Amino acid sequence: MKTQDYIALEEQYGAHNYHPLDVVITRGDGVWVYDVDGKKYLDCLSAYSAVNQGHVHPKILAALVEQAGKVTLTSRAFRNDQLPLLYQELSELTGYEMSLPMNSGAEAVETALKIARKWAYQVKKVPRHQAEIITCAGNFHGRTISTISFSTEPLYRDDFGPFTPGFVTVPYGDAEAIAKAITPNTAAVLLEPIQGEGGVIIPPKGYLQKVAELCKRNNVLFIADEIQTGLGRTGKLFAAQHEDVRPDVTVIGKALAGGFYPVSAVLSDKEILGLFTPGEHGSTFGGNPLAAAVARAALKVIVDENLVQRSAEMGEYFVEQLSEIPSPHVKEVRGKGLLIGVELNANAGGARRFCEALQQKGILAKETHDRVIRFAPPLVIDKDTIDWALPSIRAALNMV
Ligand code: IF1
Repeated sequence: MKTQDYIALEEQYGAHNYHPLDVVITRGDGVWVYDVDGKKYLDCLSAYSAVNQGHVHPKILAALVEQAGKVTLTSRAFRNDQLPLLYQELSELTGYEMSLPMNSGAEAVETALKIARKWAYQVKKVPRHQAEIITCAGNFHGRTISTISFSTEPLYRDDFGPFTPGFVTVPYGDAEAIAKAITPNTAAVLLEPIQGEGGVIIPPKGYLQKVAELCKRNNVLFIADEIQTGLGRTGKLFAAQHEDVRPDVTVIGKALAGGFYPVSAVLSDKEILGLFTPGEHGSTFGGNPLAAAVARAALKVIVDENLVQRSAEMGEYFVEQLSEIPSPHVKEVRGKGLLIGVELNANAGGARRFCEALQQKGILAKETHDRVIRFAPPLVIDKDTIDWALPSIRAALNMV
């Protein structure tokens, strides 16, 4: 079968909840992916930062295969020999005392929202069911009814009401707006340290510090969604560390399992995660031995291959080189580590056509919010590969 044959099947039998590029990938290896027609592409999306370690990393693959041959799912009605080790290794790596494993990022965000509300009622003594959580315009925290309830993107929410109450939205990057939105019933502030889907929006310097101080002063939990920005993507283990901020709760996912398996987790300390009592929360697959074994291997790769530092160095080089490309279409190049956005002018005709041009040149990138091309290759990318890509990116950014 050829590309068009696969596309025809997908169009006929699949719900059209995406509008993907017409590339049918059959194999991945490091920063490269290959389509069914044998074409090779540089992956500049990394499955939205889930493949930070590179496609089909051999060490994570080996861990997956080994564990899959032993036991894959026990349910949490019983214990297994991988989850305790993941708990310990996550705590040692991140400095948080405890974690709660889930599957998708949205599930982990929902878990964080639940424990923030429980903390408000049990610890802060907010009247039950009156907890408020402050979120930021331009956010992306998932596709569940609650997470889209505080989305400001009509496409993600318009036909899916009624919405979950208890959320207050303020402009992103404006600490004063958060200060004004805090009430005695505020349980938490939830935000992304850098807004990925919002268009790689980097907040003003000091913003995260101010939010952390506001939360501390007002007895409000600071919840950082690091599902996309975490685990090395921005040149630090967590993006909040660019401002030396340690949120009360950090949510991770995506690269936590290197793209092999859906694994997410909520990281926090005992005073917060210790509030969960048996049976209150969970999921069938959350914390299963296969997920835990894969996540352990994925974290080990990040540490052993020094991917955080690599992201910082390669990202700085990539941004520097992209910034030097003359183009009538580019408004701004911005990024932290290997989370990079090239914002186009309003009259550039939208980012999609540039992504299609890049595809023809063997580079896969994804537009976000129509005007930003996101470049987020696996963190294992090297300088030679960036140099290989630059002429094609230059040509695409100069198309008429
Ligand atoms: C799609 C966006 C990115 C996330 C942050 C939570 C989640 C995500 C910061 C939920 C997931 C994915 C979802 C995927 C596309 C992609 C995405 F375009 F949707 F917004 F990356 F920017 N917090 N982001 O980025 O995690 O439940 O998906 O595991 O839904 O199309 P998930």
